[in-house]
Amino acid sequence: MASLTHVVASILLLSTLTSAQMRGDYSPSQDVCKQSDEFGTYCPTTCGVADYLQRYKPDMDRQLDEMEHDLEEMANLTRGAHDKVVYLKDSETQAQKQAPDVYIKKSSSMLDDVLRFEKSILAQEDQIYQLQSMLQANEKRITDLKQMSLQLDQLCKEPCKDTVEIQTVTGKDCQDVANKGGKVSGLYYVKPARAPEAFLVYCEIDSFGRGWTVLQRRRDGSVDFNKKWIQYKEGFGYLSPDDRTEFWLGNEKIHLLSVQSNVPYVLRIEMVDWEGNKKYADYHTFKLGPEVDAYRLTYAYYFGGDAGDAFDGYDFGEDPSDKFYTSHNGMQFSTPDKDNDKFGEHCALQEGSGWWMNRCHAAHLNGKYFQGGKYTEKDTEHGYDNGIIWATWHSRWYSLKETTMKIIPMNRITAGGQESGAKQFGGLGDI
Ligand SMILES: [Ca+2]
Repeated sequence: MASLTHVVASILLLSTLTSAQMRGDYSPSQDVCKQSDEFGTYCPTTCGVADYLQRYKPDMDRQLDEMEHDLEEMANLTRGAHDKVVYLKDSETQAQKQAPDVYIKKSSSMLDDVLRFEKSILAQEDQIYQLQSMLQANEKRITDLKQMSLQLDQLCKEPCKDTVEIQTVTGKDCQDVANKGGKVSGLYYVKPARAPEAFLVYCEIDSFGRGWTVLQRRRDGSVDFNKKWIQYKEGFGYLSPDDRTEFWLGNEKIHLLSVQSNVPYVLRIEMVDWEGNKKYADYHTFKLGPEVDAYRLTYAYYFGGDAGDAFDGYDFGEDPSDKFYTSHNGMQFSTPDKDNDKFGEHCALQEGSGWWMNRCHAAHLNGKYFQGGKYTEKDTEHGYDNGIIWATWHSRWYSLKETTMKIIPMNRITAGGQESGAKQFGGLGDI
């Protein structure tokens, strides 16, 4: 740069000198310089300057040519640089113009793609999480099933067992079962002499080795005894090994049991009232006829007990014929759908039970269960005394709490004596 300034200064000086030269009108080769006073004595004179110029002009011209050449080169160089700058500017502008259109589009498109991928990844992660949860749930289920399978497998290895325990000893009746070694009360299969097949009964076996075959049980009112003929024939309710349920064994079974042997049966009726008192009544040579005789009830005589002989009827004090028309010995069985009674109307339908109806009864152990015992006409559907009645003990408007009807071959009673029979009954309340 310094050299450039120097060159420019030289050019200016030269130009001034040249102008001065051009304004002068002398010719150095022809004219001899003459001093002029205008320049003073100590300053170079016009002639001195001309001499000076003549002496140095050729060098100056040469130097000027060189300088001009240098300048031209510099100008060329500058022009090249300018062209490059313009080119660069144009390129930059072009690049700036192109950037938003192409690169921004490209980058935003890439951003969109990235966002899409991110969303897709998130969705897939969610899906993976759900699948993992499902997998875990399934694994747990499989574990549970395996566990259950193991338990079932374990159960299968154990010998099959009925939920209700049935004793293995069998016989013609419960006394026969006891004779053959049955020692505990419970459920047994018995097959009376003319029975087509064995059937289940509850045997009450006492410490004397006596086996009572139980025909009927009331204890809590859990079973409705308002049933039809076929149900009374076949039996209903539930047998349980621990004497916890109510049932009617069934007229056909009772018939088969009671007529199978030359040894007559004693029917024992045990009763408990709502005060916890217990009484019983025995009937000798108890029998139930076949169905063609409508399961007619017969017995030889009242064999004893402290409950009184209600089967023989009861004088209610309303009519002299009360006792006669409320006795049960020799009566056929009636149900709400079968009227075999001695009444113009239908006792079993009015009372809602099955029983050996006369006109109608003094004993009625299949009657309606009344909690607490006492009841009135208003509590009944037809206004008749339809409770669980034993008229020689409690009023016919008092329904007993528990009853049991059971039979045993007569020889077991005579062998054990009446007293031991009463002692056995004494244990009823302890059940
Ligand atoms: Ca009738």
